[in-house]
Amino acid sequence: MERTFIAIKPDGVQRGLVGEILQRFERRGFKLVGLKFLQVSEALAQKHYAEHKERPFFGGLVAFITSSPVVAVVLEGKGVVATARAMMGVTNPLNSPLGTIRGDYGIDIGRNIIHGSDSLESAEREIALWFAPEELLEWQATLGSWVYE
Ligand code: DAT
Ligand code: MG
Repeated sequence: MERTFIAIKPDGVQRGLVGEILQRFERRGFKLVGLKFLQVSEALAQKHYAEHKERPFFGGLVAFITSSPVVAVVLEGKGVVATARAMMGVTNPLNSPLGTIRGDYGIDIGRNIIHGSDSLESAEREIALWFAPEELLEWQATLGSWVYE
C-alpha cells in the first residue's frame, strides 16, 4: 500500500492545529503508520529541503523548520501521496482553495503549516530520512473493510 510523509510545521504546532490536521487524514480513511513529535536538527532540515538549497528562501526555511517542534507523520492508503497533497492545498496558502488545510488556516507562503511529499519517490526518501524502520508500525486497521471495498 502507498505511503506518504507529512510534517506539521512549527506554525501548525504553535497554533494548536495538530489534532485538527490529524483528524482530517484519519477521517478521510488514511491509516497512521508512524507518528512522532520532535525538534528538527539543522542537519535533518538541510537534508529534507536539499532540493531547495540554491533558492533564496533556503536559509529562512531551515531556520523556520528548526525553530520549534514539529509533528512527523507517515500515512498509508490508496493514492495517499496525491490525495494528501490535494488536502493540503498549494504552496501559497492565499492561492489554496477553502476546504484545504493551507486554504483554511494559512496566509503567508513561509507559514504554510504543513509539508507533504510531492511524489512516490520523495515519499520514500523522506520516510527513510525521518523514521527508523522500527518506528513504522504494521497493524491491522479493523475499519479497513469499511473504507475499502
Ligand atoms: P511545498 O511545501 O508545497 O511542496 P516547495 O517544495 O516548493 O512547496 O517549497 C518548500 C517550502 O519552501 C514551502 O512549503 C514554503 C517554502 N517556500 C517555497 N517557495 C517559497 C518562496 N517563493 N518564498 C518563500 N518560501 C517559499
Ligand atoms: Mg515540496
